[in-house]
Amino acid sequence: MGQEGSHNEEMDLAQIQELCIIFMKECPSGALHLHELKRIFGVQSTSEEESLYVETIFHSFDTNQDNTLDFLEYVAALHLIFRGNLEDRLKWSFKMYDKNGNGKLDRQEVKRIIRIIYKIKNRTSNISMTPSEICDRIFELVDQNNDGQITLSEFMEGAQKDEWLMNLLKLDINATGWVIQNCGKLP
Ligand SMILES: [Ca+2]
Ligand SMILES: [Ca+2]
Ligand SMILES: [Ca+2]
Repeated sequence: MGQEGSHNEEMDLAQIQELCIIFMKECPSGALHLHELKRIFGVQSTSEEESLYVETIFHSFDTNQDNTLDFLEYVAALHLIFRGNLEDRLKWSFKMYDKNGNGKLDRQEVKRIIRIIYKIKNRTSNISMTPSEICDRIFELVDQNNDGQITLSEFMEGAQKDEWLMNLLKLDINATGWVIQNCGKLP
């Protein structure tokens, strides 16, 4: 699966290296906590949606679930967010959606993420559908056997079907631009 058109959105290695240097500076202990990741991502504590989003990202990368990101988890995270191929990114988004980690998505899990994206996106562009409508549409398109649950394979296949769906499912809210924009603001 190639992604020829999206190279301008990718960070180059130098920028990733820079984020690694920030990690070492910000947390000499070698374990990154949620509030530190928020600072690196430039998330203001007043922005509830962005906080929730980064929190979800944080937990999806905390592979050993000890509530901190060690250096390897952090680097894996950066590579996936900024340089991962489509398939890896979709698998990762699925993990973000799947809050209880049972390998299937129900409506509540989907709606939870959609609400967050909706609030973040709605600031810059007008979305004509409500989160509930978006969620219904996703299930209509993706839940092939109509059992009210989306499996990973339904998710992966569904995403390829149309662009609107792909953008929602791969959680493309331009995290790259966000980080680049905020990176320079660190004290
Ligand atoms: Ca960890
Ligand atoms: Ca689930
Ligand atoms: Ca299904």
